[in-house]
Amino acid sequence: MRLFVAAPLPGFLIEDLQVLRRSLQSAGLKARWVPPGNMHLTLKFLGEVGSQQLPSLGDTIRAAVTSIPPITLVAKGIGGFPSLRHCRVLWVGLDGETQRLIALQQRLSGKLQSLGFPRERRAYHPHLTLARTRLPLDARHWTAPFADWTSQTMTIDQLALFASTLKPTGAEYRCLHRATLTGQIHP
Ligand code: 2AM
Repeated sequence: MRLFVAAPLPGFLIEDLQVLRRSLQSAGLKARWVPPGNMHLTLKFLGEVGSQQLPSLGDTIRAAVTSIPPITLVAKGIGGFPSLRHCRVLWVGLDGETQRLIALQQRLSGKLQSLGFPRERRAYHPHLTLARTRLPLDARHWTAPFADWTSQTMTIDQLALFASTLKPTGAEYRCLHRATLTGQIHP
């Protein structure tokens, strides 16, 4: 199974992203847009994993979120991988309690490392993928007007283990396990 760990997004945030998508589309940006139901905030891509690992993965994700309070974020700004100028992946960035999100990602990665999943060599760059392109595209012209675009505020209170099936029509994601961020918010 091809697995990854991600935070599901609230419906209103996905709708905000659809409004942004429609603006970019009407400005003429052509890309393979991520279907609304597939949008999520990835913390860790695991790759191919045997199903016998599922119970320990579930335990590890639960241990990583235990006593962590929910994380408040906004989606903000547009970027591209590897760059907006040579864009293959068009994404929206995150602002707000991003340091807490990165700390949670580090904690999760550390626990998964003990299960044999290596840490990424690249730094974790939290983002929400909006679209992908087959060929690198200079997206600066389309995205410049939306540089300061900001969504409504969302609270991340769950991580989920997803299975990804690659089909000719696109990736299909299935949620296998959920764990809730259980920490108390201290004023
Ligand atoms: P992306 O949205 O930035 O492309 C399922 O493929 C999820 O895992 C996607 O959200 C994808 O991030 C993420 N991911 C991270 N590293 C990946 C990799 N090496 N291959 C495929 N997906 C990866």
